[in-house]
Amino acid sequence: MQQYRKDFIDLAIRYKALGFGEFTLKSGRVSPYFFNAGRFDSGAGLAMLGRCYAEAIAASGVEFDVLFGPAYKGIPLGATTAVALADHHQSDVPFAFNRKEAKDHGEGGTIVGAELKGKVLIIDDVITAGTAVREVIDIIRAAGAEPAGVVIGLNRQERGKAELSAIQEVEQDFGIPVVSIITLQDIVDYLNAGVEQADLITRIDDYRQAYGI
Ligand code: OMP
Repeated sequence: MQQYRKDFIDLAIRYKALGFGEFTLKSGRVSPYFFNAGRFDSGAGLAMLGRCYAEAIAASGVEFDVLFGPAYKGIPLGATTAVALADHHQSDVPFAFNRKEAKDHGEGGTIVGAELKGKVLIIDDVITAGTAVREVIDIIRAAGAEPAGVVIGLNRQERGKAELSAIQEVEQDFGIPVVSIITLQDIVDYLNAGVEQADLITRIDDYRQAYGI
């Protein structure tokens, strides 16, 4: 496993961004684990997080014109990734994010930062059923640009509408790559290497039987 992926798991554990218990997801699925990107709540954590996303982008080779962090959690993710690309990859890319509600004074509108044009790379936390990312693609297209790809922290490896994974459906429907730093399998491997996690692994296995691919 590449170093940046190990760093990401270590960081998620350290900042308690990976929680275990019982969580109702946006899709209505009840999951034994949850990834909360809001827990990366300090300068050092965000800096490290940005480096992990930037490494994943560099490793993927995806080409794009603008980096886009969708509201809300994608905003700091996109910003710290843009900083890391400039600081560590000699790549000063334009960065934009959106507001959830249009502003009717001052500069107005819902897009903040760089103009959305050309190929837009979406930076986000998680894809489960794929609903959120489809809404983001609608925003990009409404602004007259096209998606270049999606970079997420965690691929939950879950079914979409039919047999394919939600991520494969997005890749197929829009003809774009979805790059993830880690997958659920990486988390399970991490837990397997620890002790006294058997009960949690069983609950994750049961969840994967129901919703996994
Ligand atoms: P989908 O729209 O079903 O793909 O869910 C993705 C969104 O759910 C993410 O952008 C998050 O807002 C939220 N989410 C998490 O943040 N972490 C998780 O582990 C799972 C979810 C989720 O609700 O599925």
